[in-house]
Amino acid sequence: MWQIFAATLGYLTTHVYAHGGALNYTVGDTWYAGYDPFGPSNQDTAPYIVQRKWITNEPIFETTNASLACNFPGNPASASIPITAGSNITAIYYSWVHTVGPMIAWMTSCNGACSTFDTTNATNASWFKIGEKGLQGGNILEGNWFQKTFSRWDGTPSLWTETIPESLKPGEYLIRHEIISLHSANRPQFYPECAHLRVEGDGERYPDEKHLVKIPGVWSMDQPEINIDVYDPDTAMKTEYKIPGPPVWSG
Ligand SMILES: [Cu+2]
Repeated sequence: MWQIFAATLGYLTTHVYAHGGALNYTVGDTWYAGYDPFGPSNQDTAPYIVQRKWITNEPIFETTNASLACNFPGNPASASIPITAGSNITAIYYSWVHTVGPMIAWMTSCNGACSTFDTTNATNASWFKIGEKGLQGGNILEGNWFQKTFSRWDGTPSLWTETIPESLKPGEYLIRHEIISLHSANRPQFYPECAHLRVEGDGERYPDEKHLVKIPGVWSMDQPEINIDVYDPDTAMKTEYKIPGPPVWSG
């Protein structure tokens, strides 16, 4: 009974108060400003913002929504993050409170300049995973999801670090951080944000077809890991959750 109560309470509080997204990024000791959906409108022309525009922190519910790529409206950023292939980038979230579901970092080439790259036409981008974090112990309902470890209840920022594959060829790329929250039965929530990267280094590679997907396109309600009821007793007690989509490309 307590467990049911706790789950219900969690559902209510998280839905009334809290959604969120990636707000800033760091590479080494350098900090880069993302777009604040509740910030001033002069952000639209601010020359230092590296993140594509998003104006609401509500989740996206539809796997076919064009805004699934880079949130809504997803306008290009003015600046980009210079990063050497093989180094780490950390996305910083504030007040993240959801606990169940996978987190996936993606990239796509901008096929030239990210400043003119339109992600609302899904055919333009070919996304590949550079890292993903899922269930790291315990069961699906109450286990040790990275998303749970990542959530902070004391106001300190939540940090998510991934590595740019070392052999990736230089160029302009988008990095897309996606949190999928599965605490509503059969109603997955998608929280994507994109930033502009200028990848440097001596890499010469780009992932092959088996690593590349379209967004929207990669997720569907036919996938049992996406269209999931984590409170269903059989599902709740499973100790394995296979993150769907293509394999991670590590370079
Ligand atoms: Cu939320």
